[in-house]
Amino acid sequence: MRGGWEAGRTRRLRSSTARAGIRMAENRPPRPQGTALIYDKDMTRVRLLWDDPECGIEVPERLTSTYARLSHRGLVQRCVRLPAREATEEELELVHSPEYVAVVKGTQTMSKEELQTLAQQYDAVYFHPSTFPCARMAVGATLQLVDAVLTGAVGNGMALVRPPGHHSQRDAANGFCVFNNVAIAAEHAKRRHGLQRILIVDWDIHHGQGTQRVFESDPSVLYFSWHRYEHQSFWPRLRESDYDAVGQGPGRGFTVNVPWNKVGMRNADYVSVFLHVLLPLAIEFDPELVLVSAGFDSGIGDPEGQMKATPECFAHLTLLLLPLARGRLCAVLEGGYHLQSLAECVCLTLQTLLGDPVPPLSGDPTPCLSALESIQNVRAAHVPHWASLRHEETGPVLTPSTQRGDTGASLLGAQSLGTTDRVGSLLDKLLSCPISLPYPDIGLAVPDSAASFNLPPALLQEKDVALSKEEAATWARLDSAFTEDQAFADLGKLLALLDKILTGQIRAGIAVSPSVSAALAVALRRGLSLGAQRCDPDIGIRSVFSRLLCVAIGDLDVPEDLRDNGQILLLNIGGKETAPTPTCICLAGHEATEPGAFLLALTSLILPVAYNFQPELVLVVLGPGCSLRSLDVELLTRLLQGPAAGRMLLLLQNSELPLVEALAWALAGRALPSALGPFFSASPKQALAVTHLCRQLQLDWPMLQVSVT
Ligand code: X5A
Ligand code: ZN
Repeated sequence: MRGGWEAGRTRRLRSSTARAGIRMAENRPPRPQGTALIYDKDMTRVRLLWDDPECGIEVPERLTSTYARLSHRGLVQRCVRLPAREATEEELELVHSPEYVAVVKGTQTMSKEELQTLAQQYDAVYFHPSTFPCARMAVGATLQLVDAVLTGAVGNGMALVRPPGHHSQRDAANGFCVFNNVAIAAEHAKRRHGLQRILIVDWDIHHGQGTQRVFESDPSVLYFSWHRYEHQSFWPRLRESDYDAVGQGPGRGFTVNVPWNKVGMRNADYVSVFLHVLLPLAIEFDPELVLVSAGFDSGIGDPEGQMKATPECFAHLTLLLLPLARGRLCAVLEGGYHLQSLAECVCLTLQTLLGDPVPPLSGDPTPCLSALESIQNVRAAHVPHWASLRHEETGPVLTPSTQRGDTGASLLGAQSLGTTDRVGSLLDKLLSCPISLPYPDIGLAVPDSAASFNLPPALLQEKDVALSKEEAATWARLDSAFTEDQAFADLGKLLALLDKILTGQIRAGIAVSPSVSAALAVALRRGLSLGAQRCDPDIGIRSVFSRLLCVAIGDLDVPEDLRDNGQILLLNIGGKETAPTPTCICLAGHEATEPGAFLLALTSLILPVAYNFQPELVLVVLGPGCSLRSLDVELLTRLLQGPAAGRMLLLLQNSELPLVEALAWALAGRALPSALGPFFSASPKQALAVTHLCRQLQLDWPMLQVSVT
């Protein structure tokens, strides 16, 4: 190992528990951090008292086995435990009618036969003498979480509750749901905390028609749901779950439905919908709070969903939402009926809320044709309502609704679901190999003057180590134009830092070099050479390191030998024009880094290509002429932590302290310090440039696709 290194403020700590302790005890994060977890075993009291195969899957073990796994992983211990409480009747009546509340209240003293008779009045519901207190506690737990996040006591959090809520309506229980936990929480956030924009993301595999109905005319709540639909043949089989249900009256455009018309959807399908549908709208909406109706029946192995998204997919979905609302995200359990899969998916979600790097996303990064049809349809349905989609040119594939024309999608559509056995053994394999995450440390290779500021704990600072002449020749191919001592010192530090990242000693870092083009060349050459021999038993995912993504912002010269090298994917935003090739992609011109154009490029080009490439390391370079706002760079940093499991090197031209500080915190998993708004849309010229480029590239990078045509 070249160069010396020293522990920064704290010694490197590999134990996640110890690290969390330090993070909370030490240091002064500028904003409240911490992840709340709410769970109370009183919510395990409801259970089905009679025989009913449809309701029989909603069992108390859903909570107990999930909690046991969280505890076993050491995640419970890292969270801020908050007590649950029973919601008041007044709170229930934020959404439900007093008559309906009285009906549920009456179940406490009913006999089994009476409970059963009442249940028959609703679709897929059972009652138990504990239903009323449990359902009140599910609402109360959700409100406790929202209050803790909105008062700043914690940064984000999760509530493990039963019964679930999103099917429940003003006057009706439905689909195992009694009171609508998330809808009540959204109303509460509006009325008691004065919020004006709330995003509800419903990733449960069923349509939360209850939540949709509560907010269908309300523009202050953006409701997004994806759901198994199969052209209206899947429960609850509603016309209003299709993509053309977009809300009513003033709420038009604030209901977003993505129907899954085939089973077997995979990670690439889920991430594509987030990148191409949810994120553009959510960034434009700029919510003050994100509520997740976190059902995990959309995960692999679930008997209801029959989908194939693996547990780590939920880490990525969470990561993609965390830049919104300054990270104020509350995840509230809905469905999830495969006990192992449910528990694992919850672990991955909670880890991400805690700021841990996400594991790599497995599987073929190609969305299936049926998913693309849905993406195309829902985008077309929302073009009139969202400026962020306005450049969209394609219309819907199908006329609205239930038309069963499959437009040939079945041939290439989602893989047919294998036998139950095959899915089961895939799941067993996934669950038997515990996901080990890269070490959490962040490194800095910056001038010493930048070292003493408000930086995250568990941080390493590289000492000065000048680059030797031989190293300069090998890695920088420096000539006489490049002789400044300081530059040699910067490159020496950069190499020392990069080597630690490549050998798995630290996960991510920031390097500053005034000659950023030279630094980039050094990093790429070194990455290629050292990467090829990297072998990291602790990570154990890949022993050969062969894909390096470089996102370069501004004017940067990349030497010829590093262009169109099969192992490097170069994405240059805001630089000089070059003819695009599949591995050297250029969105030229200074205007490409203006806020509106950049956000469009981020969701429609940079992230899809990055997820598609599945890099082992991401290099982000801010060069001359980069006019991104600090917030945009933080957003880019946070989001690019998805594709390479958090392995990232940021290369900056100058060491403006606030930027170094902000980016160090972003690498360490902290939420963005301010809201994203106000929203700027891209100029028509820029929008055209981005869409044109995406269309040119989508054969090589299928994650860019937003239509089947
Ligand atoms: C919360 C939830 C599902 C109801 C399915 C009824 N409900 N067949 O996942
Ligand atoms: Zn569900």
